[in-house]
Amino acid sequence: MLTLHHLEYSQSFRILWLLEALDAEYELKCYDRDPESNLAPDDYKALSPLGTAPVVTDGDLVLAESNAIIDYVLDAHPGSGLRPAAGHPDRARHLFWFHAAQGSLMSAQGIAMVLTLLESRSPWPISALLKAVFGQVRKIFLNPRLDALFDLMEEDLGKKPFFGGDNLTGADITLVYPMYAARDKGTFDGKYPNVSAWFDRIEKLPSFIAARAKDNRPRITFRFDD
Ligand SMILES: N[C@@H](CCC(=O)N[C@@H](CS)C(=O)NCC(=O)O)C(=O)O
Repeated sequence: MLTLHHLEYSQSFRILWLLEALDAEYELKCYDRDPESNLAPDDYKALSPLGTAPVVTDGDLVLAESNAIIDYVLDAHPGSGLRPAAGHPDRARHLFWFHAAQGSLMSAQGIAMVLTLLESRSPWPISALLKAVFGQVRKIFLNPRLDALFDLMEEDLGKKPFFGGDNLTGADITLVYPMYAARDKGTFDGKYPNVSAWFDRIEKLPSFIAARAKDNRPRITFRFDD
């Protein structure tokens, strides 16, 4: 049977939601972050060569990397509808958001997070210098990319209810982590009504409610200011 190794406040929430959406049989093993480093604990790091969450094990197979896991799990559930097949009207839209989540959104958010950490953990006057330089990086590179993504989300979610199209797909499931990270930072406050409606929509899904109950944490994402 497939086992999900779920690290609290991590991207493995995606796989928890996926398995609930599929009504799959699986074993759940939960891990807390290391209280000192906030990283995955040693027994989690030992699971896979990357040492990152999520990880699933299935017999002899050990698989890391969110979207690889989503595709692997969906291969075992061919009729699920969570991955529109070639030729389906929502196929391209699903593919776009499934890959943009990791390739564009999370990469930009990751850079932004590292810049903020460097600024906040550097002594003055280095912190002041970094703020000036990184402010330009945000203005010229990061913010335009993030704004373009959020604007496109707003437009697409005005046409169809889910990132994957008419129905929930793996695109919505992989976007859940960076979307909650963005929402926690106030990105959508007072704007992006279609994006806000998407949050309301997914939070009413029985699979999402079940995943949140199993996760049993006050929020989904990790924050360095905890
Ligand atoms: N692209 C990878 C990213 C994995 C990743 O960075 N996971 C974070 C959790 S959100 C992690 O494991 N952090 C703890 C650590 O690095 O020890 C994926 O989607 O699986």
